Amino acid sequence: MSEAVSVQYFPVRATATSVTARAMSVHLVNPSHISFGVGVITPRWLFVLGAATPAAYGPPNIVDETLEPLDIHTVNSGDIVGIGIHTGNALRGYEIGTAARARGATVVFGGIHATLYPDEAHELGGAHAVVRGDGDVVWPLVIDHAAHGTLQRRYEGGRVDADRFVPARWDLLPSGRYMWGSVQTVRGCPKHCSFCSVWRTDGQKPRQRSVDSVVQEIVDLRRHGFRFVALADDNFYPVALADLSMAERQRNLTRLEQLRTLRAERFELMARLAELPSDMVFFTQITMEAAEDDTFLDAMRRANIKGALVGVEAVTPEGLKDVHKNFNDAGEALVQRLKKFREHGVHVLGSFIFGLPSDRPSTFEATADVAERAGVAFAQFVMLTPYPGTVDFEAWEKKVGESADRVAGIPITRHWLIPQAQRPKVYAPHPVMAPDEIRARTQAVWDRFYSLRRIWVRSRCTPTLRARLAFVLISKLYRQMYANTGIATDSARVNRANRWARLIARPCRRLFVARPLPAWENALSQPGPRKLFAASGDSLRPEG
Ligand code: B12
Ligand code: SF4
Repeated sequence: MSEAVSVQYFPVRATATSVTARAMSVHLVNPSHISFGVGVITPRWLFVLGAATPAAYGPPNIVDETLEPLDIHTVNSGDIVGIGIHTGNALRGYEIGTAARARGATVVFGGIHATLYPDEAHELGGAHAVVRGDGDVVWPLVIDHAAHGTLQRRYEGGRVDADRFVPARWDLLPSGRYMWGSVQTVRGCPKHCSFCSVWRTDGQKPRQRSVDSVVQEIVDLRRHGFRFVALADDNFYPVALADLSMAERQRNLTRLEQLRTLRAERFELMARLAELPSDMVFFTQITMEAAEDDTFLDAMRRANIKGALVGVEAVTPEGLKDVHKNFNDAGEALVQRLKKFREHGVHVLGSFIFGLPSDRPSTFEATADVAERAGVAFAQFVMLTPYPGTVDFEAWEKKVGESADRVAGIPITRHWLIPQAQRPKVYAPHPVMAPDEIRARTQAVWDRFYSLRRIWVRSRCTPTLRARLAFVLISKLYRQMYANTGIATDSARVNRANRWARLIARPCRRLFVARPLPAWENALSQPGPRKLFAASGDSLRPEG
């Protein structure tokens, strides 16, 4: 047998004998160096792999370190420890893997970073095996092999078709810890932005889940008391009008049909979301192309998709060229596009990147101006970071090559291995600005956008005084969790930000929870608006 095991060749089975199965526990760990006690969004992979864990092994022990650190003493010899890593938390993942292996556990890594650097997880993280790609189908097989002593070094999970995505097991959620549930409706993105790895790892062909399975999970989350749900999609608008015109022009009837089906399914999903209780609130990630389509935005509003992260990235044509995002608008056209979302009742979280080659000192203030004029409710201003798997990363790695600067003995082209506190904030040399200038100017834009006065003005987008106060609290939490920790160089400031975030997180969570409705009738068996509640007799008044 070859070293890598591919999911295509194996039927899914859960054949563990009860003796072996009961003797060991399965742990699933989401690593984090910082724990806030309360989490904003449920890390979906934990609950998907939790569902994929064969029942014979009992419920897995789910550990999300953004809530609290793993107690390594809960891991025993013979247990299986699955660790999911993205680039930002890989180093902490390796610490956990090494410690778990030292306790005699079988260590398996997965997630986007392990997919890109499987050998690293073996060398630095104590991995016995690494799963590349989607874990939905291959995970039961890995556990089975581990239990029977036939574990392989590498498993190729591949890109699982949408009809084989495993729905998350929300009964495994620790109660009272998260603000938002997360349900994925589509994986993959047809675009090709230079800073993003999604189109290369998840693919450019959108894999859209069936409407029924998405709705079923949302119903499940609502039963557990979640009325805020993040649609953890790469791009909720996978078919732009330009894609349809292009297929028409090329007389590519097969493609045209595929695109029309995808689009029709989006509308079907939104129609079904619109039938759910009106107190549900959804948030997603979308390209600004959606502003071209009033019917789509109206459907979003009816579906209670009240917010969307829009990748604005740059406000100048040169900046958009830098990131290969030619489908975005710049300048005044951009302001109008973003306003369109708001006019249709969809609030925008604008995502902007600083440190692009074409950026100049004036770009920072210009960006803040656009964000304000466009009426975005929230904004994040991130500094260009070359993430592995991206076009930017490859170009940068090739350019700096062997002569890459080193920090703590580690080349900056492996920046995720540098201890968190020493990690540089800016990597690629900029033609006209020093790294510290970019960092300081970025921080100043956060300070400006999230000043109390400006937040208060923006909070007018909410209907009541209570909602306005909630908006202020959430804005402050968002800022503390994202801005200071990522940008500040001074560790005292980082610690202060973390303390603040911890303090605000608990009261913030109360604003999001609803009363659990365990008896809520299944929306799939009883379709139709509002009928859904009649059976349970429960009130839907939110708790917070
Ligand atoms: C939703 C989302 C968010 C949300 C919610 C995060 C959360 N708590 O879940 C928010 C908006 C908060 C967010 C923030 C960020 N995100 Co994000 N996010 C996503 C997104 C779109 C979906 C994640 C998701 O839920 N997927 C669904 C689950 C089921 O899929 P999955 O996690 O990939 O897991 C599957 C496999 O990877 C595998 N697997 C995963 N773990 C394990 C473990 C084992 C043992 C095994 C066997 C298998 C396995 O099996 C799973 C099931 O198939 C992804 C893109 C993507 N398509 O994944 C980006 C993505 C993960 N984010 C990314 C980034 C960069 C960020 C930020 C740094 C952005 C920023 N600048 O602030 C922050 C970091 C926050 C943090 N500290 O974690 C990058 C990561 C790139 C990288 N190389 O690490 C991605 C890939 C997007 C991109 N543009 O490239 N993100
Ligand atoms: S940044 Fe957004 S639009 Fe661009 S490739 Fe990634 S997911 Fe797609």
